[in-house]
Amino acid sequence: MAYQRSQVLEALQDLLDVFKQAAGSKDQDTNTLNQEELKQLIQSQLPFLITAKFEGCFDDFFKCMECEKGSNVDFREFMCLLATIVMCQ
Ligand SMILES: [Ca+2]
Repeated sequence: MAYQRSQVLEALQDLLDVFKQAAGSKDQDTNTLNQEELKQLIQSQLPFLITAKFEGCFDDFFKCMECEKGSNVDFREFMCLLATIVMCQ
């Protein structure tokens, strides 16, 4: 059964594409972002996050994911990070 393309599906596919590209840029694991890949993705796609205003967002994110700052980030966690950022705006 073919799904009809929608704005949400298009957006999710775009996010997945960006994630996969970044996740495979520094190591062979295309399922997670290591810290260097995450940093590079933020610098290229979300540079406004590199301000003091958003420092708390990262703390909220890692607290919400119950993982330590510095651990790898999978796509689900990446989506949670994006949701956290939107809520911080
Ligand atoms: Ca990776």
